[in-house]
Amino acid sequence: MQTSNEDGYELWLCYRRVENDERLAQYRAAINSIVVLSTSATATIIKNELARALPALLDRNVPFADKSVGNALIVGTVDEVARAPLTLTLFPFGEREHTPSPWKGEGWGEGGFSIHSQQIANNSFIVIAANSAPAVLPSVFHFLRLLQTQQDIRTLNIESRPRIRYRILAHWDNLDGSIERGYAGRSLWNWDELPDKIDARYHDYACACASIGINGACLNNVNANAQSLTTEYLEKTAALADVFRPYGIRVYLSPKFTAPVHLGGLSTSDPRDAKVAAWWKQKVAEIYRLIPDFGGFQVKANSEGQPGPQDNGANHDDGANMLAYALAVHGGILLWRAFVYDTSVDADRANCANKEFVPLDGKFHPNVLIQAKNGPIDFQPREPFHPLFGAMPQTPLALELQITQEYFGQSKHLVYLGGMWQEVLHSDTYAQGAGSTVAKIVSAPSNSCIVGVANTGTDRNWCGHHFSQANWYAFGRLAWDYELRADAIADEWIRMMWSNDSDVVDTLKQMMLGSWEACVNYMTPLGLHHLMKEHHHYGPDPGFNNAPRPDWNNVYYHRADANGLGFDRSHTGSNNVAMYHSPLREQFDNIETCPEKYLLWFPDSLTNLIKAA
Ligand code: GCW
Repeated sequence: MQTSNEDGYELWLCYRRVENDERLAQYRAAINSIVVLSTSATATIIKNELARALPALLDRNVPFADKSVGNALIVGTVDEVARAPLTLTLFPFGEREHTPSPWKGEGWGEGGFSIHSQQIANNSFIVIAANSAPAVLPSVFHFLRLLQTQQDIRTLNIESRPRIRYRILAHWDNLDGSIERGYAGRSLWNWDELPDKIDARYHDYACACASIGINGACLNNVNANAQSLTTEYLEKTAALADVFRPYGIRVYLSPKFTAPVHLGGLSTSDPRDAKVAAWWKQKVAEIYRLIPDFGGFQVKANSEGQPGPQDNGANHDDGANMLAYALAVHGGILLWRAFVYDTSVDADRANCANKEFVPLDGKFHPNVLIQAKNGPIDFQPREPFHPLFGAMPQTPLALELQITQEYFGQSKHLVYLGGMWQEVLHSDTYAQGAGSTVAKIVSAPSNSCIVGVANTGTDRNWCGHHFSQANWYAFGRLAWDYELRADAIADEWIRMMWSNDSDVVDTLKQMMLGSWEACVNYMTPLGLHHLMKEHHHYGPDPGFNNAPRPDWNNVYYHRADANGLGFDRSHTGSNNVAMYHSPLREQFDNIETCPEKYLLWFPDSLTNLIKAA
C-alpha cells in the first residue's frame, strides 16, 4: 500500500517509493526475498509490516521464502539464526550479548540486536538478529528506517541495544475518556467497549511504540481513580495487555493509594497496617493472574491533593515499599513520583522534593524507582535539571519527560522537544565528579527507567498536529539511545514522515531545531517560569495572583516589582543552589557566572544589578 500519509495516521511508518534511483537499485538488488525465521506471535506482525513496507519502498513485489535462495533479508533471534539451515556465520555481537542478563527475566541485553551484511558465494544476505523475541520487531523497524531515510546498505555492521531498560509512555488518561493535558482528542482506550471490542488502533499504537523501542505503557492518569483496580477494569486492561504483548509492550497502571478503602472496605490505607498490605498483595496477585507480564505501578502520592502515606503519618518509603513488596514477587517495578511540593516543607517549590526524598536515600526496596521530572518545578519551557539527580546515590532514579506540550503551546505551536531532552540528559550533575550526567544516573546498571507523558489521542493524526508526532518519535529514540543527537533524530523523522528531498529536509529541520529556543524566548526567557494562564496553561498571564496558595500564583514566580524581577534561589534567597554539586552551586549562585539562560531562575539577579548600578 502506497499512500501519501496526508492525514498523518501512519506517523513515521509511511513507506513511499525510494526517490533516489541509485539507492532504489541498490535495495532491489539486495532484497530479492525475505526469510522470517521467528515463529513467535511477533512473527506475524513482522511479516505484515515487511509486506506493507518493502513492496511500497522498492515498488515491486518482494516474496517471502522459507529458506534463503538468493540475495535475501533474514530475520530472527540470535538462536533462530544459529539454527537456520543457512551457512551463515554468527557475529561477535550476537555471541557476546547472548549471555544471561544482569537481571532476572528480560534485561536490556535482550533488547539488543545486530544487522549485518554477509556474503556467501555469490549471494549476499542482510541478517537481522535480535537477542530475544520481543527485540526482533524494533530491529526490523531499525532496518526499515535505513531504507526510509535512503542509507547505503551495502555493508551493514550495526549493533544496537537500549541504554535504559524501561522506556514507558505514561498516559494521563481518565476512565471517562478524557485526557488530562491531552490535546489530540479523547483517550485511545475505549474502556466502555473493552474487553470485548478490540479497536484496530490499539495494534497501530503498539506498532508505533515498538518501532521506536518503547516497551511500556502506563494506561491511566496519575491523578488516579480507584476503579481502574476493580476486576472489571483489570479485565479490560488485560485485553489491552494481550494486544500489546507481541509488540514487546508491557502495561502499567497508576493505582489510587486509598484503593484499600474505596474498593476493599478497609478503614485505613495506612501502609504500615497489615490488613492494608495484605489487600495490596492480593490485588497485585489478581493483576498478575490476568496479566502475567504486568509491568508495575506508577504512583502520585501526597501531591496536588492525591492521597498518600503521609495522610496517615507514614512516609514515602513506607508507602512505596509496601507496594513494591507486593510487586516484587511477580517481577514488577514501582515508580514513585517525586513531584511533591508541600510548601510547609519549604516555601520554594524547587526545594521540596529534595528535602522530602534525600533523607530516604537507601531506604527503598530494590524494585522502587523514584521518578523525578526533568526540572524541579513543572515541565516549564526551560528549567535546570532537577537537583534530585545526583542527590540519591543509593536509589535508582527514573526521569520523567512531558511529551504532551502542556506548557509549550499545546498542539497549536510547533515546538520540537528533542533539543531540550538532550540538554537535560547531558547535564552534568557533578555528583561523582565531572561526567556524572543525568543520563548516566538514569541509566545506572540496576533498574533504569525513562517515562514520557504521552501526547496521543483519538485525533486522526494521533497527536493533534503532525509536528507533535516528532516529539513522540524523539522520546522513543532518545529513550533507546540518549547519545543520539536531537538534530539527527529530527532529520530521520522528517525523511520518514515527509520526504528525503533536501529542500524539504533542510527547511523543516531549521523550523524544528529553532523552535524550542524560540518558545523559551517568547514564553519564559532567561529562566522566568510559570507565567501561563492558570488551569489550561495556554498563553501568558503574568499578573495572576488569585490562587488558593501562593505558589500557584504567577507573581510568586517572577516577583516583578519596582526593583527588578526573577526568583532568588541564591544563598540570599531560597538557597536552592546548595542542592546542586560544586561547581554548579557556586556558578548558579553568582550573577557573574550563572548561565544567562538561568539568570531569572537562580541568582538574585536583576535586583542585584539594579542595586549595583
Ligand atoms: O504539570 C502538572 C499538571 C497536572 C499534572 C501534574 C503532575 C497529572 O498541570 O495536570 O497532573 O503536573 O505531573 O502530576
